[in-house]
Amino acid sequence: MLYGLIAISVVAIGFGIYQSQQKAVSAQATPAQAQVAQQPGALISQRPNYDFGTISMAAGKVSTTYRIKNEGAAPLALDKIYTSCMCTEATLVTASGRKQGPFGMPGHGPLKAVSGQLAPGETALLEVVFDPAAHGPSGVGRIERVVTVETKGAAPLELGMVAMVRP
Ligand SMILES: [Cu+2]
Repeated sequence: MLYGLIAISVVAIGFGIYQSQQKAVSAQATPAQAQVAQQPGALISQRPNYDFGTISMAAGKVSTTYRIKNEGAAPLALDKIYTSCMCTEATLVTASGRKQGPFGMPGHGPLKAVSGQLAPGETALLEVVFDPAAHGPSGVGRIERVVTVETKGAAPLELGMVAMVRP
């Protein structure tokens, strides 16, 4: 009887170890990228942050371009694009070359509607222009600005930029 119980325990423990090893193997076989692709909507940018470095008001506006991509398995309808400040504007350029915008800060003029959608795997560009002189002489120092892209079906994508502004 005792030997029987020991034998059952050994088999049960062995099976438990086998199962936990199987779980570890399947977790390794599923990279994070593949999990993202399974979601119906996922809007990403490979380079969501940009540093303009030191720039000067006297030299005028600076710009950078972000590439955004629908990493999900379903089409994403574009909903809103807006910036965190009136000195920053973003223009959307879709794969066909069609431009929309420029989009600015909510509350500064009417919020322009965005139309169109991104198919799975499709990319678009956001051309962002920052005007370091927009705030006048008080605009010197470190700045941080954000452009937000909202779609129907994915978490909002925030694209950030920093700069050190000199007169
Ligand atoms: Cu501003």
